[in-house]
Amino acid sequence: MLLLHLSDVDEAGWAEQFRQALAPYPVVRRGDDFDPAAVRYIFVWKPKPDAFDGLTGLRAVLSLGAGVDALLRHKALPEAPIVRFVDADLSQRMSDYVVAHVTMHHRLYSRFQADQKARRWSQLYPPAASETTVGIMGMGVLGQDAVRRLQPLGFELRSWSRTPKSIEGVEGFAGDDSFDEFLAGTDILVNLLPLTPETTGILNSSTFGKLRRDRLAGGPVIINAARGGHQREADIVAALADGTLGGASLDVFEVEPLPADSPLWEIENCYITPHIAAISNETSGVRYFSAIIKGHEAGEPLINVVDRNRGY
Ligand code: NDP
Ligand code: OXD
Repeated sequence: MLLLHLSDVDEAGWAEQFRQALAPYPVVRRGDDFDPAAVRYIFVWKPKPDAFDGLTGLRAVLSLGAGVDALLRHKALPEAPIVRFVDADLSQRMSDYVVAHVTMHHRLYSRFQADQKARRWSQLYPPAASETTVGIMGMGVLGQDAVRRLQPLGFELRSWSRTPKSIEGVEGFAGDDSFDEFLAGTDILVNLLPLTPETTGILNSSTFGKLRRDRLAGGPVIINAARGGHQREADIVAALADGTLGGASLDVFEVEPLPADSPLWEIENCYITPHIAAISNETSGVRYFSAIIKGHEAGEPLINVVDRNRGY
């Protein structure tokens, strides 16, 4: 039996599609009449404290999200393996966001918007893409997809990950010891890291101060599409005010929804979106997880299993 336990998304819609894909395999939702001990898979997003109560026969926890930081903090998370969402559609959507914001900042959007508002004709040529380095933190599924989409646009690319990566056309940096060197050549810093104890608060004043300053007029830029816990918002506000940063694009926040009194709302060169960089698509999600359930029931190993020790 598959149990759906989804908050803030259309659980009924997902359930209907799972029923069609898995029939005659039983699919239930919270509130339905079922025996918790018969549940072999639970599909979750933002599970409530009692989500796993009584699920003594669980074989896997399936995460609607690609990021599992919140799930790993669940107080009653069972021992069963966690399978996270890895999907071409999700990656495409994330890369759409990354490409849009990288190109916007590269072409000095904030500067020319301000000029337009002031009716000011002031010529300033942005550097070529080939003179601009995008540094991507996190070279997993999403980081590698972003690289594939940015490469044809001509940007210089560098990456930072926990373990070394060898990707053609990308200068790879790995581990804490190489972080400063990675930052020193980065004009546009894109965060696609998972949120773990090691990466919490990584977007802070010290990091911003190490980015390359002489390429983009206005200063280096950060783009955070991963998790709000990666950023120190007070540091971003200060860095945008004193010119340490020339701009920021933020899709995620320390507190979501972003409180109405956050100073970030008012900052012209801070581009805010409400955690919409990428969404797990129902059709491809049902296809992905149904194949996993069917395969696992037939004796195949699970894929994309979270390493609890690493935290992602
Ligand atoms: P992956 O697990 O595939 O990749 C994670 C990458 O981060 C890996 O390259 C890993 O290194 C690197 N990494 C992890 N810890 C460290 C560290 N301490 N130092 C340096 N590098 C580190 O994740 P995805 O690409 O699938 O997703 C990334 C994140 O994006 C998710 O965790 C989620 O938080 C976020 N996300 C946000 C969405 C949104 O709508 N805003 C939508 C979907 C995801 P290594 O390769 O060496 O293991
Ligand atoms: C995810 C998200 O982790 O949407 O998939 O944030």
